[in-house]
Amino acid sequence: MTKSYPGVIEKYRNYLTIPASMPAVTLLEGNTPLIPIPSISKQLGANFELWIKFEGLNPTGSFKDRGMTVAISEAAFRGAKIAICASTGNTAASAAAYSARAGMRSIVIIPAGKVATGKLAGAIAYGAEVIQIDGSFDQALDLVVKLSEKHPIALVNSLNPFRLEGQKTAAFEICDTLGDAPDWLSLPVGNAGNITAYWKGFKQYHSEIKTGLPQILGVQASGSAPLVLGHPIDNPETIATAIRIGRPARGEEALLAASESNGRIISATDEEILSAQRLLASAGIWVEPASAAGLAGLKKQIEEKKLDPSDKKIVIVCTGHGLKDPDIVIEGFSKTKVLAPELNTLEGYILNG
Ligand code: AN7
Repeated sequence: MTKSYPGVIEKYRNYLTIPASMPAVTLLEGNTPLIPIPSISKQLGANFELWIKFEGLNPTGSFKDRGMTVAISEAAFRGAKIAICASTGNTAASAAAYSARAGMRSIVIIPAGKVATGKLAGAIAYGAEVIQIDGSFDQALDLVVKLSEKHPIALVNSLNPFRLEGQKTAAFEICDTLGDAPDWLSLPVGNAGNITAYWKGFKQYHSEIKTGLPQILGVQASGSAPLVLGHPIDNPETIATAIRIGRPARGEEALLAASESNGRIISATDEEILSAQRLLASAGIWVEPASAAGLAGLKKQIEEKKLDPSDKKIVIVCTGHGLKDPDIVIEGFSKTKVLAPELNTLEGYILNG
């Protein structure tokens, strides 16, 4: 008898703080591959083991699904009919998909013109009511918090503690696969829910099943790096629109995750992020720009000799799939040629360049 994978709630139910009889609204999220990537560790010039936790392979193409299955399950369990979120895009698509699954209405509020095509299309396809505001993610988040306080509408941003319960399962999976925690975990930081959830998960496994603890490297984009600068930013900018966030809701907890783990939060420029995106693609892993921030930050730390990777086990979390933001590649990477449909023209082009 084969037993199929049940999604993160049933897989890890005993480790999650959730209502005991809560049924799971699931798309069988989680169980994402931890892909060894020796070609990149070699390029970084040291002898260490490097893996990508490829969260872009979740059902809606990002890590948000781990948290959303729990947040929507809990909202549906207590009878909520409407879910709402602010989003830079991935939360919107995920909330829309899980709300559809639960038969709930979903309302997503996004910064106009700053959401990548694949995310906006996803939210629309899954049936969300998409509202664009002429403002930032941070303003959208303020508004949805107020709306959810005034009306019986479930807030499914990562301020919702059930989101973190789901997202911490990624830390469990990494430990389950490696047999222990890695030495370092590097990941992008936007609203700071994910870094908080990983640290929560690693600490829980550490106390319950005695795995080790990783050092955490959180990476923000230079134009949107409130946790590095030490103050909120009113007009955050970055090509990595997923993490274009100036007032991270869980910023304090992110700083704690970094300090408690003896890690740190740093920033990478847009150029460094795009170069890391290309490096990952050259190894067969296409991620959206924000998702390359973890590698960009790690590379920088190694080059600046602030992190010695020798003989270490390092995991980089790639949070969203490259298909989320195709425009960035089509506009930025290379021009595609249009040729006449003739054999000798093609031969000339292919053989002579
Ligand atoms: C690909 O979708 O905030 O630090 O509204 O889409 O937990 O916010 C997305 C964030 C990293 C940062 N990588 O995670 C949203 C949103 C990708 C992301 C982050 C996001 P957090």
